[in-house]
Amino acid sequence: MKTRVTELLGVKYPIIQGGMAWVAEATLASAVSNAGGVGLIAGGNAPTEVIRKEILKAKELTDKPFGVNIMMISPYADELAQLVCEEKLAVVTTGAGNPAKYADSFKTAGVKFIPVVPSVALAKRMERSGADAVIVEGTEAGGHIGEITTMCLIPQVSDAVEIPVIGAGGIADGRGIAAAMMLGAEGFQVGTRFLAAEECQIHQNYKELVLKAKDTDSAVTGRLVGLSPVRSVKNRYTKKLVELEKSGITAEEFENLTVGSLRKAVQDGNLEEGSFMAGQIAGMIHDVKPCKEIIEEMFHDAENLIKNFEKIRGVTLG
Ligand code: TUI
Repeated sequence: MKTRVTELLGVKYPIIQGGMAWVAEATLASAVSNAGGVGLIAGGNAPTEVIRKEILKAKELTDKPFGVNIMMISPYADELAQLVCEEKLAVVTTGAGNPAKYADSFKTAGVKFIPVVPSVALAKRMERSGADAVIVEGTEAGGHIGEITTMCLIPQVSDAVEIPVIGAGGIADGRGIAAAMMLGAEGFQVGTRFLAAEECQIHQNYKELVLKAKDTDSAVTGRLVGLSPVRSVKNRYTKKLVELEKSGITAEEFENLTVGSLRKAVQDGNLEEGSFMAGQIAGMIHDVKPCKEIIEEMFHDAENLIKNFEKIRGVTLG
């Protein structure tokens, strides 16, 4: 499949791995890149030196393009932006804020700049700032989320900008790719599916939660206290947070309870105090496979579905 995104990034498949904080490190990122997609190392809240090491490790593991995701609310965001330019990475994605101030340095360093946006307004602003493409992430996604669904966001952003649109949120198989293409996407960001990749280094408890999850097993926390909403797999911890939110806890008290909870999920598999971030599509994921198989199957199925739509769906067109 060739689109403006494969051309822009010089890759075989128009797929970018989500920049999942604590999860997306060099092993996962290089596996995605070696499979023909674009792997990402997540900056999260990690100090710059930690990410520099991951970049060097990924450079050992792949000679294909990969990138870094910068979370704008990280205290190290400015330093990371500089690091990405120094290391002349192929691509940078950003999340959880407006990265316009970095656009010129990315351009000068030749780093493709692809911000994640949750709305048409921000997509237009990013295009004016010089973004090479935008990732439009629907509220189905895991982690820190916007309000609009992928189904509604992709076509509205596609109508509003000229740069390529990369769809995200709820895409985990060939059907999701085909559907997002119909809505206007020329590329796809996939996060949750890669939680169940063989090369993904998260705790086994995390993988099992994703594999066991049903459609209704995700919870959104933080919204009631006025913080940015976060989607995770329901567990005792999210139940406790939801109860506290309803009881009128302050945003500050709530935030104190969530510090470190993602690390506890990813590294310790702590089912009591861990925040196991994942998207709504976790309910559809039932097996652990290598990144290469995940990606090849997705694009094989998407192309087959599009080419043989009438036969596969039993529809007669025209
Ligand atoms: O960033 C994400 N997903 C994330 S970040 C993360 S770590 C975290 N942990 C706890 C609390 C908060 C974060 C886990 N998952 N996705 C991309 C994304 N970006 N979704 C929504 C946005 C976004 C929101 C507002 C992007 C820009 C934005 O700009 C507002 C403005 O105008 O400044």
